[in-house]
Amino acid sequence: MGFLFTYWRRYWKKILVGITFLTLESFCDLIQPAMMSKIIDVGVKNKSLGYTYKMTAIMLLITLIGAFGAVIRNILSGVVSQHIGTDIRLDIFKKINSFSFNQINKFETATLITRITNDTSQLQNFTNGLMRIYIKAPIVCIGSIIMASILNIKLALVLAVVVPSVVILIFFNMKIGYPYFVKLQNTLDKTNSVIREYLSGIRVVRAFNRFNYESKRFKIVNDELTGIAIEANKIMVSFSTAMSLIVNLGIVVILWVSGSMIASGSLQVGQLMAFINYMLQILASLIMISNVYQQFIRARASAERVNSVLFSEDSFYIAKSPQKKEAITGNITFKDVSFKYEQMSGYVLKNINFSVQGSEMLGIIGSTGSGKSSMMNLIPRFYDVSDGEIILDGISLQEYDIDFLRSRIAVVPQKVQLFSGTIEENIRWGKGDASKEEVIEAAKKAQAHEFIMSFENGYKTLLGQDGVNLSGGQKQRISIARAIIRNPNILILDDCVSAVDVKTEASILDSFKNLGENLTCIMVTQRIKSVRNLKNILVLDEGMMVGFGDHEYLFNNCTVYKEIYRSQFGEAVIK
Ligand code: DGT
Ligand code: MG
Repeated sequence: MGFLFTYWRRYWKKILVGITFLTLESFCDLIQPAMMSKIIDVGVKNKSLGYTYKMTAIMLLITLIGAFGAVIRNILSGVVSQHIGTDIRLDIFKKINSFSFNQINKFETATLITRITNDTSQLQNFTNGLMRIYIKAPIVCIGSIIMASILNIKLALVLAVVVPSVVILIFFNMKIGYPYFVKLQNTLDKTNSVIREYLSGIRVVRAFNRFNYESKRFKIVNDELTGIAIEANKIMVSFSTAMSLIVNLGIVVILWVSGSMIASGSLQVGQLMAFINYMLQILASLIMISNVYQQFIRARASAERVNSVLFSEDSFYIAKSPQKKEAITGNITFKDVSFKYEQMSGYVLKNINFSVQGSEMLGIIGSTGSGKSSMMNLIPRFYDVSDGEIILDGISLQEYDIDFLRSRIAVVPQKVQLFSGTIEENIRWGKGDASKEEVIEAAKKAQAHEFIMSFENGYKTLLGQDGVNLSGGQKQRISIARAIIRNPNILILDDCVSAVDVKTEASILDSFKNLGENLTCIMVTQRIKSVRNLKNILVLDEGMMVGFGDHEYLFNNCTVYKEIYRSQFGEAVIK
């Protein structure tokens, strides 16, 4: 939990003031039973009204001071814990943003959400508790033991038995309870993950009528969560009951013993009352400490989980002197490139060698799963190559400033991802300061302008999350416009026209030809038709490059290409 200190340190002044007021409040609580015993034993016993009034007034004043202390520490603890929660959330968010794709794969989305919400709240609550009650409990506990011993040292012997017994109970409670609370937090994670998957796939679930299956899956994790929560609470409850029992037995013993003491005059009634009062305060603070421990365990489990995000090491290579260039021509060379996903054994790409000159268009064709998308992910360095090197304009990709590199590349991913907001905002996403004209221009090139204008609100049409209110082909075209508007030097189109009709596809491909001078365009596809007019076509098969050249050449020399051709056109020859 060490990293929490860095956050606490930021607010150390407020924390110190809060704790000071907390201590003040605790002392006020401690003095009260002693004063009450004086009122009874002196004021009431001697029927001295003046003394009683005076002492009552002082007690009232102390209560007011205590209440004042309580208000201040509550305000401060609220402010500080909220700030710390905000800081931690922001830091996790920033860290996730800096993650490489490998790391994103490592942490599931659902656990990241739990970490940023629930886990951070646990840390926030812990900080709040720390400033509000956690420090008060030991002060009151030790203070009460001292005050009770001052009142009557013989009776205090009972405390010498009761307090250690309770402390032992708390110790075992902690030992037995800890694994349950860790499990509780992990199960909560699983539950979130099931709900997330269900909600994001709710349409498919309905389409396949899999509701029963999904609800069974949810029931399993939900029951597990309930089971563990009940177990954990059972343990906490049985221990706190045992603690109460021990303290109450102690009180019985004290009442028993005190009878003869009062008769012999060595103990006053007021003193006895105060003593029992202190004992109850001791019990209350011990129970508080064991609750604090429960909170502490949860916070510790949460802290570990937050910690592993905040301080996760990334193997992502960062150049010592990152390069930026005035202009990129877009010459890309793959030199013996092999690639495998972390934690996977097999290579997805094997010994890829090819070169494409700037301002050219490269087509990549291959059957599904042949590694096309994986290869495209290497160019913006979403993943780093496992072996070999990719060279852009004479410099290895890894030596470029990563932000610069990505600013020169635009990707139209295979799976379209749009954001809630207007169509215009979604296109402008590619270039924050783009003018309205640029937006329209990009949309026109992507053959999206027409259908956008057919909407009642045109470019101001609101998209739902993931663009649910658009068709697949419409989404693809917005996604293309978003990439074009960036004015990139390298444009990667990953199977991005799979959902548009043939005629529109032809128009889009046509407009790609006029995108500008310094643009290297890489087009991934499964359709021969989309690439057959290109000078450079790369054929990928099971991660290996099995052909490179134009249509003529490949048709005559590459069996895989020919196979693909046959599967799409039969024996017919297309021109
Ligand atoms: P497509 O889009 O169906 O035409 O297929 P490609 O050619 O784009 O294939 P690709 O690169 O998505 O997948 C190649 C292999 O890599 C395939 O066996 C699945 C695996 N793969 C793809 N993405 C990931 C990933 O994010 N993590 C892991 N572990 N494996 C992946
Ligand atoms: Mg793909």
